[in-house]
Amino acid sequence: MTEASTRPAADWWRSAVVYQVYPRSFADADGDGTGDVNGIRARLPYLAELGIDAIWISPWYPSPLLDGGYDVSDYRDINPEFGTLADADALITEAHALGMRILIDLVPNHCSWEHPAFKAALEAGKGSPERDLFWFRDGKEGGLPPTNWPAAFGGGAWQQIDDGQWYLHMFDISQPDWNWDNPKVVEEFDSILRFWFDRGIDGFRIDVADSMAKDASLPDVPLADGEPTRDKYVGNPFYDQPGVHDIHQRWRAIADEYADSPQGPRVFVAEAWLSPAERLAQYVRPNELHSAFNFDVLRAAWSAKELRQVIDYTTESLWAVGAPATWVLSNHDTVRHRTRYGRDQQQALEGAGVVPVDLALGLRRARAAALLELALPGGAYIYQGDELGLPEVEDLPEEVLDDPTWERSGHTVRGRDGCRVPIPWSGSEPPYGFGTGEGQPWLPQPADWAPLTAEAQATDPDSHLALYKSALRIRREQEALGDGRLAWDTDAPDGVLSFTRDPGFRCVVNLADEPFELPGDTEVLLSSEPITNGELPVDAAVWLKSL
Ligand code: TEU
Repeated sequence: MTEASTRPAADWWRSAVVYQVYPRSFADADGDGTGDVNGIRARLPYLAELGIDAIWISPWYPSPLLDGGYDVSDYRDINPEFGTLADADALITEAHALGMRILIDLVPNHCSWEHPAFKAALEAGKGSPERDLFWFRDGKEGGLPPTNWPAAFGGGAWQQIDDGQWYLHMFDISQPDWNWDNPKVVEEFDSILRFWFDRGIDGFRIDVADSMAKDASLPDVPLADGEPTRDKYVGNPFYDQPGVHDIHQRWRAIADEYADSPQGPRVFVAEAWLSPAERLAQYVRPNELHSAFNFDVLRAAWSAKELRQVIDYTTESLWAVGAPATWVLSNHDTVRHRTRYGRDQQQALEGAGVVPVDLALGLRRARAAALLELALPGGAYIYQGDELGLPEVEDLPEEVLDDPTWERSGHTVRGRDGCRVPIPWSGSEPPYGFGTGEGQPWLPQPADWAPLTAEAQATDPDSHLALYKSALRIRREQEALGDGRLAWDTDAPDGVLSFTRDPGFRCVVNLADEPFELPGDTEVLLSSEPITNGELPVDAAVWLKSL
């Protein structure tokens, strides 16, 4: 493959900019209203021009899509709604030819209730080897489930079936948890990794990488406010159990079998919502996964003090084990950051907000946040549409809500659909070039998105898209912007984040309430807002080069 980056191929993942594609919502080539693999292929030139290093594709496997594809019924094929294996092979080859790597999503904690192994387990009955691939148990006296564990999307984590037994599902009832104590499960996933590595993928994003191992003694969790806690406290029986590390070490050894292939190393990124960062660092020790999403910046308020703390403790704890830092502003599970930053305080990351939002302020801060994210050492993740400055769609009609959270919460939590609205590519009305216009997009797009399309922004030098393109170009050109270190500048007042990266690069973000006078001996490489009289305005960021 061509090496579009100036960085050494073996280390590409340490400072990669990875673009997340949520396939259902990215681009719809066949016009059925749902995105597909050929839609992604058609947009590869756009992504190459944007200047990213790799694409991570959320699950594309056969699935009833009851959790948007995180409910997998076959790990070795492509959802017919999205295309075919041949389409996926072509995508991998074409992306590589354009200098971009492909990461796909591995969902090892659970599958879909349509997976043949789960169907066989239901058929086979109590005590069977088929049931031992999952967590089937008898309930407690009085018709109670085996434990009081809560499911992530609401309600309890056990579902009773006709013969009286219960099965464990930490997420939706349609997502039975695999029993990782069973060697057959372990071997099955070894084989799935090899299946995709052999097809040429460059790595996996590991879904809920902290949850596969369970405490088989099945203790209850403590109550918080009268309800079983959702806290991932140390010792939680289904999160961050020591056994997850055995699995990750095993997978690392499999990836390392491919390390000397011409394509370069195959890598993992862990999704684990774990705090503090020292716990997350355990997942990226040298013999485990290569990197892990750091969600602490995403959770942080728009505050210099808080952001600096997060940057310091995450880099320190990750660097202590030799892993690169990663930076994430948004993903398919969270309210888009333009909307979050448009509120006085960050509201709940999931679901619609009731607090008024100032989207102009949100966009301004999102521009500054992009320059901050892309100047920090390590890898950066861009969620599809963030480069267009898309806001969260918070007024989707109830009847179109699709996230299982909506049903499981008894219609109290709207869920994550608002960040999954199909991408506006071109034109002045829905479907904005997302599809052909025959099938309606699976979620409706707002009527006022015409100015946000990729087409509209492509020719505007002041657009959000133009800022991303410039930032990504400069990031490639500047030797300082790899996986190095940063040093905080001592001449910045409270409320201003200012750091230097050697050689000669400085990033300044003004989160204070007055303009900041920039140092004189520098040249502006890029700024999120115009610089006048040498001053960086409030809620703006700048990249500087020392003269
Ligand atoms: O999410 C894992 C997860 O823990 C989420 O519930 C997360 O805590 C929440 O959305 C944060 O706002 C992963 C996937 O990213 C998500 O889309 C899936 O629904 C989930 O796993 C189950 O596979």
